[in-house]
Amino acid sequence: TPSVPRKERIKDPKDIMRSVDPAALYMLEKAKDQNLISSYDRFAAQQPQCAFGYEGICCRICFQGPCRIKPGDGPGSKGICGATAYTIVSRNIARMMAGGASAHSDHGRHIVHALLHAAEGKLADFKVTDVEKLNRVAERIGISAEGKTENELAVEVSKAALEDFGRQTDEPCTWLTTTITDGRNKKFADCCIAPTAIDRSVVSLLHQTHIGTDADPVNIIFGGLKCGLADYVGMHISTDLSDVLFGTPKPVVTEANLGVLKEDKVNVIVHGHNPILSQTVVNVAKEMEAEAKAAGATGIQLSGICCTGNEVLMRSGVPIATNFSSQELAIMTGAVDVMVVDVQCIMPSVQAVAECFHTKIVTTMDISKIPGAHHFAFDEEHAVESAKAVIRLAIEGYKNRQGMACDIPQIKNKVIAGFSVEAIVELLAAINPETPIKVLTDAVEAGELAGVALLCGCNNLESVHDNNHLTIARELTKNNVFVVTTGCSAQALAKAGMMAPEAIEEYAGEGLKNFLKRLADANQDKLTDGLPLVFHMGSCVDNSRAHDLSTMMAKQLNVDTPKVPFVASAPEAMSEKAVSIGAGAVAMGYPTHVGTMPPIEGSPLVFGIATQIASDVYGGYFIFETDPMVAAAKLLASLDNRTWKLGIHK
Ligand code: XCC
Repeated sequence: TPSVPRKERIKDPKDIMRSVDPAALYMLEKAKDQNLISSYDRFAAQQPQCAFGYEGICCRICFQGPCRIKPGDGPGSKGICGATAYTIVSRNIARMMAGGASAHSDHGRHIVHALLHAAEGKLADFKVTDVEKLNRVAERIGISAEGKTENELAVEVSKAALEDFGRQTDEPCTWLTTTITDGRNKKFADCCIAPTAIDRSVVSLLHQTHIGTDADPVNIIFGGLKCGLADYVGMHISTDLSDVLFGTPKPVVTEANLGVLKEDKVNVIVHGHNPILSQTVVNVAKEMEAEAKAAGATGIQLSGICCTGNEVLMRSGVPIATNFSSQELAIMTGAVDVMVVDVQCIMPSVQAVAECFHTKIVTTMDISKIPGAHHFAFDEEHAVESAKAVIRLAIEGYKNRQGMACDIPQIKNKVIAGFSVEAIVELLAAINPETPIKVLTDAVEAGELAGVALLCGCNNLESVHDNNHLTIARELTKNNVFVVTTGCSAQALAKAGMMAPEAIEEYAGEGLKNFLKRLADANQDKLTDGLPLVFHMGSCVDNSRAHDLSTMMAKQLNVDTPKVPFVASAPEAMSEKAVSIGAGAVAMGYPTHVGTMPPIEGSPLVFGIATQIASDVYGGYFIFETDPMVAAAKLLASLDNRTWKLGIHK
């Protein structure tokens, strides 16, 4: 159980320290002076939050309710239909998994359609960029490239991906079976949780959790795990085919935090998740520098928030402005000319803040509009034209901004990012070209590294903004854990300077220091700026890259993934996507820490399924721990346990 009891987690809003990011704190002071309201104020205004909802025992599945149940006996201890706490909690959390899987996979479907239509010659602005990746994906899923043009191959691969969305027969998804160990394939088949199709898993789970269908919490959670694996399939398809369309990331050098905004440039922030539009904006911006200069600016400054930011950071070195919780604060600098958003994690409040400045919010997707914002329907057939229109709007914004004050905190840090699995393998191959992954597993077997950890997921103001990410990363690296990271976690670490080479000296334990030094020395010719302390693997869908890394380690160690010294942590999880990612991670066999409480404490049984029974069945389990120091200790203990079981004595 979490070391901090529920009651002690509730603080007086006045005592809440709001962020450890100095740029965010600077902007929060300014917001206070100017009476600007942000999510930080709204979080405080919501305290104390409803305990029924917080613990997952508020049922809103039918509208006889809401049923808020009280533990104990008597009629009030169950919902009107008779649903007990374990049924209500498991249904609620499973529905979050369905929501998360829907978001990731719908994003994936968009990418598949773009690749398919580009390969069919219907989209002039997109093409197969990474032919090698296309060939590797095709080979992995059993499609021969022989005698086919790259477009013909891309059409076949795209159609195979679409099958994983809509298959009506009972074979498991191709993107699942071909990317995991034999042991996991057998386990998922034995437990009947291998998804046959993404859409079907989501629909089945919504059906399963309808009033009066499933009341069995174990069965409901297993349905949720199937959706968690469907989410994995959607993420993996997104990553693979985004790489095919836009290129597989390689190391890039850039910067992070609000100091990347420039008063004398046209500032365009890309925000959301889908790289189709944002990558086009990035490509087009280069051609439009002259137009910006003609308007009096010194150029165009692109930067990113959330995962669309991570996508263009990984492939094009676009700097990070900030992460989820502080998105409104970027606008409060007064320097943002346009914030162009696509889907997911965009607070509707950005429009209200933008209205206090000259900033224009541009929505681009038909399922994601904000009243008052500009909507440019982004259409792949006219992608370049749409991207140019967005940048022209920003240039207009720059002109309107003249004479208005900007207040940009001059805080930013150097970032070395771009670590796809391919990029990591290439680094390792400089030491062992035959079996690159052995360099990593050897370091674990020798006790030089304590293991590998994935830090991922969101911000959640239930914790101090970015604090859990930074504390856990510092503790893990001090104890020689090789840290890979994605999502807003990666952005927190980047903003704080943990992706700069100097951070190695400051934070890494001796073993990690030696390991990274060997890696840097062997790659001196390629790395002009050295290596970071923690390795940025990309956006939330790119958690699939981390899964691939653990699967490669499992194969090299000749064990199944639950035996690999690999842990995952979402220190400040918030979204439904985080719940589905977590479910998939547990099914894959990882000890999976969550640093902000999901709504499951209302049922000790469901809590036990997540933290203990999951481990008996899948080898992976949840660690719910809100204190980041204790969480780091628990993650280290999990790694220790795994290395000990592998017979590694340190
Ligand atoms: Fe960040 Fe991906 Fe979370 Fe959204 S969900 S807050 S990690 S941007 Ni992925």
